[in-house]
Amino acid sequence: MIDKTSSKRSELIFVACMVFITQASLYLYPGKIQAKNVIPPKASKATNRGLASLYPGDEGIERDPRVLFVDDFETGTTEDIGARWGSISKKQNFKLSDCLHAGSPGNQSIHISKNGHLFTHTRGVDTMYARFYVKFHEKIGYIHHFVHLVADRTPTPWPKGGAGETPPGDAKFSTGIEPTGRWGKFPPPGVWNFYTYWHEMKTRWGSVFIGKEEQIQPGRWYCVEVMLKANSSPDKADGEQTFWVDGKLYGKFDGFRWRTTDKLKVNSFWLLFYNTDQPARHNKDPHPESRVMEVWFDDIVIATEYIGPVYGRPKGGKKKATPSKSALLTPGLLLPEPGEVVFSQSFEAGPGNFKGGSVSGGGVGGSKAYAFGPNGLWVWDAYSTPVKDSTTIRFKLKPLCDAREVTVLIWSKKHKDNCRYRIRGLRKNHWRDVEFRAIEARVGWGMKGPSLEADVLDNIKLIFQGKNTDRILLDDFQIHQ
Ligand SMILES: [Ca+2]
Repeated sequence: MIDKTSSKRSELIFVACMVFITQASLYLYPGKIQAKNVIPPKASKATNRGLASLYPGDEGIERDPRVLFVDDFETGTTEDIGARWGSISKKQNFKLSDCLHAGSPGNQSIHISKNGHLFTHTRGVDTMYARFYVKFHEKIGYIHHFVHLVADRTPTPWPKGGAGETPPGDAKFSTGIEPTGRWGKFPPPGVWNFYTYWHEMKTRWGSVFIGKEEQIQPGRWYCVEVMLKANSSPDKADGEQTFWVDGKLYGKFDGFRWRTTDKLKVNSFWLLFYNTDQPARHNKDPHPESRVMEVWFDDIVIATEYIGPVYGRPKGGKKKATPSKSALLTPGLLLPEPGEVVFSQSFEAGPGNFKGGSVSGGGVGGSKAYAFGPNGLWVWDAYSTPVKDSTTIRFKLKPLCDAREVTVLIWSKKHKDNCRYRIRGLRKNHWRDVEFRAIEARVGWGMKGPSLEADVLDNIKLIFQGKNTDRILLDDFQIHQ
């Protein structure tokens, strides 16, 4: 969903998503798979010990064509950092710090207290490596959720929810590298593990993959690197996920059929520090009140090959990298931009082919709108356009009642069923700009079936739950090819 929203709304989505994730942890541990034998990191001859070994002190690493994103937190304010990443949550909890890891080529790291995230996008790739330095406060408690790599077919500036929901194989998969106490077996923050979502996961709450069970020492810097490799073709189960700590392999898991289409690429990086009181309860922390939930991050490099820890010193002493910008800030790079308008209706000259409601006043800017009740409105045979990745549906909605959710139904000739798309969080007497891709509409009440991809878009119906007298206004309806 690509609503035009304020940062406040994306914050709300973040919080809502976290509420779902909170429930997830109750069920984290069933279905875990043990790590295979730990072996040294593989690296190509070209990179020897990894990309970082080619760039002493990471100097110039951002210019390597295999590098997708770099931030060493040497440049700009926290506000600037949030702007170039594309999404920052709880900005007030971030500050730049002079706490550095021993190999740091710079002067600053980023410090987060309590809760917060930076979320960004790179161009879509089949294999993503992400290296970051991290230090937990000496009095750290158990952490709820941590850093994630995500493949998202329809990326948005804010992280989507979806915890507790098995993602469709052509839409999304993700993995988090997270400290876990393993139900109190390890003191906080615990040991590293993967927390993973994909279409073939065994439980709706994702799957856990435990690597080498080595206690993470609070107050000590670590270099963590994560690799997420998509399966090479839709029918092959040859996807992988691997992580390294301080350049040593700690967990390697393979045999994944992460995706059912090559169009789904790894393209999102979520530097997440999410805390609730739940992990303390699950791990029976005897002193939850004494914990200090603070973390430092530095020297983030995302690439298509193994990176490895910072190697050596920069020639010129302390250095600054040119920090990267979110790929979403380049229109059309991750998803084709919505194309020309193939249909529009603003109801100034009557209802056109819209049925089920009636033209009414109260439209956008004093114009006319189309009012409809719970039985819905529908349009048929007003437009007919093939569904491509760029095909986008835009309109504005304003409930005049307490309804908070509208369901979009699009009849699919291909699937001989309705594809659905849900619009949630509507507010009475407030206009909401709705924008979504036709490929986001899916068969089934839970929107888990096949999507409208490669079908024809020639109809739409909007319905909601409410009393017969309830009305919602629709205005500025557009189909973009
Ligand atoms: Ca730094």
